[in-house]
Amino acid sequence: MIDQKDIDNVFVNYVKEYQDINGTYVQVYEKPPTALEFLRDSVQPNRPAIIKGGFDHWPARTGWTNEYLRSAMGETKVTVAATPNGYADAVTFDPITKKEYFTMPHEDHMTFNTFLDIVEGKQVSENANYISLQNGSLPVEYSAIENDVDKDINWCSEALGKKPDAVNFWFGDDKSATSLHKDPYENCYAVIRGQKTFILYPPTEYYCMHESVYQNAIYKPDTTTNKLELKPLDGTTPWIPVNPLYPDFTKFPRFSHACPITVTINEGEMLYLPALWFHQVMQKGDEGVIAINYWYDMHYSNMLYPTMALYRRLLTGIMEENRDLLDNEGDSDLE
Ligand SMILES: O=C(O)CCC(=O)C(=O)O
Repeated sequence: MIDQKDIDNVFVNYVKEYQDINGTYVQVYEKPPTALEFLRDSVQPNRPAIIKGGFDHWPARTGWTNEYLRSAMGETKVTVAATPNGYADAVTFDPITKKEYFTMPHEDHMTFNTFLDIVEGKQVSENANYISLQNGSLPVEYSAIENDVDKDINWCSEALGKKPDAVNFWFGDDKSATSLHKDPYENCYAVIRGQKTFILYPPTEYYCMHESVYQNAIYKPDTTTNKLELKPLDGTTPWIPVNPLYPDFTKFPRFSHACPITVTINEGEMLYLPALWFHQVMQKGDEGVIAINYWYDMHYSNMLYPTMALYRRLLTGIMEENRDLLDNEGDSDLE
């Protein structure tokens, strides 16, 4: 008779085998790779890489000072994700209902000048404010400056045989972080100002992530105090509840088998974040941290996608606590 311990051993062996073979090595390209090098050494093995000097030719590289951005974008209305704790789209405990929710940010709309006033400390905000719309925000809200960067990453487009699905503009400060999650995209992430730290885990470590289903909630400003408050919503979202900065191994014992790869991307550098890698992101920088990322739809024809879908179904079928994930397959990045 197979018991829970045997099942855990199977998954732990799988996690460890990948770790033993690959370690925590991250390739650093001292100059942009050719399409062939990138495909052979990074995309095919589905391994992260750091690329130096990849966008020195962009006007944005040195030109995106706050002064310039004010002159180009100042009165344009932009969407800002506002949270009281710096975590948008994250599992959050609500002391009022004593329950954990998948909590989305309040979407604030303000002029870019107002956002910069907050970043520069000229205007006080109780919230963490993060420009982090992921709908291809660069051409939508930032069309005034979109020509300051390339439309795609040429060696990546050539390697993947496609153009990016979305190009996103990110602007935040050390108050905001992005919680642990994965995306079905090949991601070229260029840091233009400041520093981003990514904590990465390979897709093989899905077992360690304790993904569960949470009721949705959203932050809303209270009509009298204007303070952001958590409001439960209908609907659910499967999400990872672990914060790798403060992992609670009693609550999330499987996370103890995860092996983080922590990389800091400095300004002028780019991270290649392969499809389906789990990542949490923090940032640091005196006058705000700016990045542009290119999301290329992942390849569905090799074994990665169906293997990960199988892995998820196996885990959800076996782990009692995860059963309700099966009902949420449609919400997953793997469906
Ligand atoms: O920069 C961030 O805060 C998050 C980036 C991210 O999650 C992504 O590019 O997929």
